[in-house]
Amino acid sequence: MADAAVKIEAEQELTDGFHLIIDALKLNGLNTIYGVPGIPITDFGRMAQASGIRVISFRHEQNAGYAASIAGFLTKKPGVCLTVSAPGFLNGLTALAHATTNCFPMILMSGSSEREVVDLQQGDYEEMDQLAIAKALCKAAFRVLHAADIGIGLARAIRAAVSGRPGGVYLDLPAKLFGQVMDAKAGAKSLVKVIDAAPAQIPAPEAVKRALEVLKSAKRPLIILGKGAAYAQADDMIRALVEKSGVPFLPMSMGKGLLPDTHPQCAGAARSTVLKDSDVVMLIGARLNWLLSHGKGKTWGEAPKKFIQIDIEPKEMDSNVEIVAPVVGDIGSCVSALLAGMGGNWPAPPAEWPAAIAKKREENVSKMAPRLMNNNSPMDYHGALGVLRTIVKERPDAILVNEGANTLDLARGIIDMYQPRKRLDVGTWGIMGIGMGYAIAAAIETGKPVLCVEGDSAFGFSGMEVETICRYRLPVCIVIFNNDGIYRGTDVNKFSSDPAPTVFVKGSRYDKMIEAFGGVGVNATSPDELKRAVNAAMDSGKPTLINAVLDPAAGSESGRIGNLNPQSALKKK
Ligand SMILES: Cc1ncc(C[n+]2csc(CCOP(=O)(O)OP(=O)(O)O)c2C)c(N)n1
Ligand SMILES: [Mg+2]
Repeated sequence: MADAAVKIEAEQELTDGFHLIIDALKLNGLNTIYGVPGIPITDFGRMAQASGIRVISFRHEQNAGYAASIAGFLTKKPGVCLTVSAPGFLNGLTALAHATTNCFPMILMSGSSEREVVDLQQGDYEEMDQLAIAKALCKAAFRVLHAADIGIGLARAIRAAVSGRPGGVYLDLPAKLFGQVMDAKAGAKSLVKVIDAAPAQIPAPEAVKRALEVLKSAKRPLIILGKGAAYAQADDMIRALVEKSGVPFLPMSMGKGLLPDTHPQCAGAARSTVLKDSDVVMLIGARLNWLLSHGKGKTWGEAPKKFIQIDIEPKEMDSNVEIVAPVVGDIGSCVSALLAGMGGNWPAPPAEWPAAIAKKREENVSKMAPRLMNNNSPMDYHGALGVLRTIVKERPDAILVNEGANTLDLARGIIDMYQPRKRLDVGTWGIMGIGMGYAIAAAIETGKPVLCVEGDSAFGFSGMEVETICRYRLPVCIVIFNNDGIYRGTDVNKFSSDPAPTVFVKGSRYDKMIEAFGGVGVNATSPDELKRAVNAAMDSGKPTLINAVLDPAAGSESGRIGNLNPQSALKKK
């Protein structure tokens, strides 16, 4: 009897890998895990849930990974994705690479098989050298072999994910680690609470001065706000900088809403004019990649340009064109230093410039207005988006998730945003498949209603997660712009009985899919019907899927980026 009591007491003083990982996550405020269970992490998920961590179980790791990546963007803490070995790991890897490319902090934690067997390639269950494969696709990759190193391992992963330019981190957790036992006190001591995970990076005073001199010299200045600016959560300071400078601003897709798209200085509806005619461009958390035509060529016009760039990553400077005033630091610190340096009487740009932009903007807006009010059935993009535009205006704190080709490009231009970090979309890669993962994480992380505007093709990449949305009863309303295919539903294969590569089953009823899981399905054939259905969904907060029937001929090839399709000289003969 006495012996048994001693034994129990001794056991109580032990801990294991399972619990140390959970304790380390919680100690660092990482309270949500997005993943898919299986060997060797099934019990870990159960234990994490029992400990109060929210465990959101998906149908496919890629969607869990996208959820984690956008959780990182929304919270500035690494989003955590948990996968099983080899195939689960690979399914999560696309999202890890996506997080890195988009500068979102994320940690992919994956179980892995026995090192001794994997390294001798003896054919273990789900054998794969995961660490080696992950390395090329993320910012940092670590493996923890000893329970005593779990604390340090997670600390390293957190710091790597959020400090400097954020990105994806891989953390390899071999099956044996979970069951490793150690003294509970020593275990608790081994955990690390990361202090100041993303330290401020203060820009050099000379760099700030140089930038302000260039900006002041401008006759036609422009500020471009990227998703880095949105990530920074320096919203008030960015707004103050824009307003104090009087400089027109252009938001990139996920920078929309930092200042409302209806702000008098917003040049969103005069994009081509401002890119062509500006003489000084200040980039804030925006890169001169393909989305900005690399800062050169036809889009940017003939007039010589000077670029000021604010970015946390020094290597970003001169990546595509010369940056005459690089300001390296975190965006909050940089904008704050610029504001301080501007002093009390910063001169507004010459009045002709904002006047020219306002004229162009009004022309473009009034050209568009009647198209947005049409009530055609089947719908075209403008009729459907006109309705959604009003709904977002009336519900500015809802989160808009958007993917597709025409569905993306037209929604981006038409739907005004009013608050920061409310528009989540395909990002740097123009990736299809982020939809349901983003919607789930947005609902979980913010508690706000989510409106997903999805091309029918785009939706297909993550469509099975409507079950997840129903299971967790999330306030998500999915609108599918169903034009029977990719770009259009009208392609015909003249050479065999197979359908053309870009078309789907005609007249598909995606609304039936959600009904299978107890959600609300609606088939909407006109803008009026669409409006009623979306408003009902947003009011009720019930998982809803609306099949919006679009004219199959309404879209254009590749939406707005058809020019990127390769052309052969031969084809033109
Ligand atoms: C992962 C991935 N695979 C494929 C593509 C190529 N792609 C670009 S847009 C698109 C789908 C466009 O169709 P849809 O979502 O129906 O939008 P629509 O233009 O018809 O409104 C595809 C497959 C991609 N961007 N990402
Ligand atoms: Mg389509």
